[in-house]
Order: sequence, then C-alpha cells, then structure tokens
Amino acid sequence: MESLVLQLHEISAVKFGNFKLKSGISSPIYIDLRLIVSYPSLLRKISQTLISSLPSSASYDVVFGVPYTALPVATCVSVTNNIPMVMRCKEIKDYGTAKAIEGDFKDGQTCLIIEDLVTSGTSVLETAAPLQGAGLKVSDAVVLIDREQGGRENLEENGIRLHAIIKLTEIVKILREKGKLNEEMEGTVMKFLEENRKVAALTKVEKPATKVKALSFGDRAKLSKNPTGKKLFEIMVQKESNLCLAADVGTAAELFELAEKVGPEICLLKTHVDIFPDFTPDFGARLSSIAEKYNFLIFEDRKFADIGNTVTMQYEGGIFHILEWADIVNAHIISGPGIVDGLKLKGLPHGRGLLLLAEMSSAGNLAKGDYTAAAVKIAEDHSDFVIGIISVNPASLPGAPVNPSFVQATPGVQMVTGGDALGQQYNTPHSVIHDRGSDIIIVGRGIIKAVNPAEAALQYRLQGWNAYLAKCS
Ligand code: S5P
Repeated sequence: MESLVLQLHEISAVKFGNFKLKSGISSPIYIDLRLIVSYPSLLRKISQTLISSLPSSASYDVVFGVPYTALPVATCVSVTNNIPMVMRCKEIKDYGTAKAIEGDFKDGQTCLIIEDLVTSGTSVLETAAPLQGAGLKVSDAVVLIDREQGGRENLEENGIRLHAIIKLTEIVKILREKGKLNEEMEGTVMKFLEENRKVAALTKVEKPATKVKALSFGDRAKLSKNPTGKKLFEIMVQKESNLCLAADVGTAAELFELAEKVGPEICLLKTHVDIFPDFTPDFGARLSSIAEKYNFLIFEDRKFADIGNTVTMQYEGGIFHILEWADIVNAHIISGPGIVDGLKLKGLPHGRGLLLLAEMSSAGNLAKGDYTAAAVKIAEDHSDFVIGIISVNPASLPGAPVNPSFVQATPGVQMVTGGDALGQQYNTPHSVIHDRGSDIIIVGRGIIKAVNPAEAALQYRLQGWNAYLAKCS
C-alpha cells in the first residue's frame, strides 16, 4: 500500500498546495487519478489491488468502470482477470445501435462497479441505476480511495457494499511518515478533511430544516383550479409516481406496446403524435384505453406556437384531433397570451389542461430572462386552464416559489448528467426533483433505449419519488 501511495504522489496524482475545487472551495489536497493512464505498471498494480481487496468468494459476471477515470482501470481488471466488461455511453445517440449500456450481458447477471474515488456515493448510485435498469444486479462497488464523507453508509442503504482500498486520511499519514509533506501541511490537510466531513454531514441535516418544507402533491391537488391538474396530482399520489415517459418511438404500434409495459410506473405519457407513420383515426381511443387501464394521463407535446385563432384549429382539427384524446397539451408563449386564450376556448369545456414552456433543456435555447418571466405571468393569469410549467430550474424561476397549484415538469433527465449530439442536456432525477425544485421528471431515451424499459422506468420512478419524499420530509 505504501509503495502505491508513494507512486501516486510521485506522478502528482496526489498533490498538496492550494487548489480551487469544482465546488468553488479551496482545498490543500488535490487528487487527479486520470494521470494513471500514462503509467501502465501503476495502472496494473491498482487494478490488481482492487481485485484482491474483494472477498475471495465473490465472483462477478461483468465489470463496469465509471467514466472516464475508472474506465482504463476496469479495462485492465477485465483483461487480466478475464471478466467481460460493460460500458456506458455518455451520449445516447439517436442513430445506429448505441444503447444506454454497451456490451454483451444477460438479464440477472452480476456487475461490479469500479470507481476511482468515493465521496458521498452519489456517483456510484447514479451509475448503479442505469445498470440495474438494463437488468444487471449491482451489489458491490470497489474504489481506490474513500474520502469518508458518507459514501459507505449511503451505498449500504441502497444495497451496495463498498470495498475501498485506502482512506484519504491514511494516504496523508503515509506521505507524512515518508517525509513527503511537512507537519504543518499535514495539520492543514487533516483539518480540511475533518471540516469537510462535518460540512457534508451538516448540510445533510441542516438543509431540510432551513428550507421550507415542500407541500405534498396531495395538498397541491386541492389547490388546483383545473380538473386535469387536480387529477394529475391525485394520480401521482396514488401511483407514487412523478415519472412522465417521453414515448418518442418510431411507430404507433411500438408506442402501444411500450405503454403496456411502462404503464404501471408512470403518471403521464407524453407523445409526439406527428412522428408516427402508422397513425390511424382510432389512435386516441386505443391510447386512452391503455391510459385508463394503468391510470395515467396523456400529454401531447405539440408545442403550439401560433396566434390564438390558428391554434384553435390545430388543436381540434387536422388529422390528429388532439383535443379528443390528449388530457394535456403544451404551448410556447412566443406569440403572446392570445395563444392561451385560443387553446382555452377549445380545451376548457372538455376539462383539458395546458402546460406553458417557460424554459427549455437544449443548449443555447432562448427561453430565459424576460421570456421566462412572461411565461410564468401568463400561467398565473390563466390558472383555470394552465396546470403547470415546463421548466428546467423551477426553484429559480422569476418570482419563485411559483404558485403551488402549478405542476413543474422537467425534460432532459437521465441517470447520469451529460447530453446528446444535438444539444439535449441531461440532469439526474435527484437533481431535478430535489435540488432544482421540479415535480415531474420527463424521461425519453433513458427508458426507451434501455434493454428493459419496464425495469428502467421502475428505477426512474423510484429515484424521482424518493427525491420528492426527501423534499417533503
Ligand atoms: O425543453 C424541452 C422541452 C421538451 S417537452 N426539452 C425536451 O427535451 N422536451 C421533450 O422531452 C422532447 O421533445 C423529448 O420528447 C423529451 C426528451 O427526451 P429525451 O430522450 O432527451 O429524454
């Protein structure tokens, strides 16, 4: 262990000084294990140490390295120990055969997660979820360094055993013994690590106490002035689901099949009806009967954007007759409040609801500042028909907290942050619901491209719902 620590120090993978961390705080210690790719013998040593730290009785069908730092380590473990590997694509592409998890594996196989460093355990948990969603069993994670900031406990609570090679404080002690840092620096680093641990623990305890407790969906159902808005909150409570499936599949036939599989997990199913080449006039009736069977609402993501008079015709007419089957539609406010009046004219007598787009998830979009503020204002002015807002950072909307009778729905959600090749940007369910203050996660490719969409939907539902519960407690 000593020689490993000394080598890490020698290649400057462990440094002492004054470093500004991503979070903005200054740290006297900095760890950058990406450097190990330049030192093959060290890489080999680390991977061997990781494997030998596991119980001898343990065996795994596949290994997975958390990108990017642990990826070469996992490759090394895979090659040396002859254990197949699986990989995650950070960007799920629309084309080709790219899947959320790449590699050959079978449902129910066991997967070992390999990570370089564990702090609170969040990154391991966010990694485990899509693996589990793809049908793999994850019960163990092995890491090189444990920062001792609750990672072990958090993972344990989620059924994952943590195997750590060395604690950060042990690294500091070894380097001090070997004369690589002076007493003063040792004291500074130890103090920093201790305080940091306290900070991490304190934020956990203090956050809910200082924050206003979120109103429950049940209470908010009572506040909604619109029957569909009320019903949506009620369904969320009944099904313990704040998951909306963005069902962007290629055909209506696939949509029906997917809705049958995922129906039990969702409160809302979002369609883009104009992408189906096999649309037939009975589309609405067929989808509505599945919605009734599984108790979810239908949201046609039509993104109306024209003047009031035109949208009345687009809503009701054409070949899709959206008004007949979609409980909820949405609109941009680029044309001004007349669009809401137009849609309301048709929708309200049918008890339908409208979501207004106040923000968008794609990079470089123009829905911000005054535009976003105007969307919130228009929503407030039409709270009999507008049931909520499509937003990315609801807690920071102008005038926030926004009227609690409005539901906040957020697209751009996957188990890991990242994006696609065309500007989509992803945040995790926990970050969207708990940190950004949203209510509903809208998930498309994270579920539909999963090997097992029903299992993936279950995982997203649990993560979304747990984040909501944490916000209310
Ligand atoms: O700002 C937005 C608004 C919406 S409604 N960004 C979005 O991505 N959407 C929709 O959410 C988008 O049309 C797609 O249907 C879904 C996101 O799909 P995913 O595959 O990226 O999860």
